[in-house]
Amino acid sequence: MEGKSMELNEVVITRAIIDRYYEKLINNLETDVAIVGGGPSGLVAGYYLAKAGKKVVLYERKLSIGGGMWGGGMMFNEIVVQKDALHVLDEFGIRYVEYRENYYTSDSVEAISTLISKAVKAGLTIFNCISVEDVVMRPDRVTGLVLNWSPVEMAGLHIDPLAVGSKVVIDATGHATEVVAVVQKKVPGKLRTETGKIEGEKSMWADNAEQLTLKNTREVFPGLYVAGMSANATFGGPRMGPIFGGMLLSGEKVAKELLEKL
Ligand code: 48F
Repeated sequence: MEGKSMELNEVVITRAIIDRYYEKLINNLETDVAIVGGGPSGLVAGYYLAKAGKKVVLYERKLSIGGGMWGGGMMFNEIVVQKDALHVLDEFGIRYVEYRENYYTSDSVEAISTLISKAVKAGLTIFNCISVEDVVMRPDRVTGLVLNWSPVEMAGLHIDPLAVGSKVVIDATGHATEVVAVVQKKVPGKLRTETGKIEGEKSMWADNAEQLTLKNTREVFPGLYVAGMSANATFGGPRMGPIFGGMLLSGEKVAKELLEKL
């Protein structure tokens, strides 16, 4: 029977959004892994951890997830990926084309949108528009994150944050190493770097940087791992520009290590 469709009610729409968001928040107050930064390394880490059944959440400051991958190199929206990392593209079903031996290209929009979509579908919970401004600490380790709305941060409003607990935190904040920076400044103890401090990113050297990204992906302070560009910036590796294999492999590595540990 053809019936009149039910009239939509604005208050029900509002209630649905508040209820569902609230559920999501409450469900993620305590997690196995909390990832800071929704660029390629954080998303790949989140995907593998969620796929393996871990409770994993990702916080991204911006409205859009994806970090620096959307724009390829200088807004030419193509990325380069080397052979060693093609298995990650295959895992996600991201298409690529060979350019020369060991150089493959992908459409950056397909690449990042697929990373986001597959990670969420694997079970990663993502909160956008939230900035991590601090960590929760105990004398000997990082035990959680201190959060606030990005618009609060942008407007400089004097509003106290909220906190969440996590067995492990991953700093995947890219060049800025924001979580490591806050730990260096405010948590007693030393980072597991040569000087005990953030070594700082070096200028571009793609080949070296890609290898070091993987090597530098590790625990830098009890309870705190670094992945992606943040790993290189923390341990003093160079930048690599728009080649993304290292980012993908870094996300895979940190997930693997944590799966063995947790
Ligand atoms: O920079 P980004 O894409 O990190 P990544 O995974 O990948 C690096 C590459 O994009 C590129 C490169 C490879 O050639 O060097 O730069 O290492 O993404 C980092 C994300 O973290 C967010 C930021 O908005 C970005 O989307 N972010 C940074 N600090 C915070 C944060 C914070 N305090 N709270 C929440 N999100």
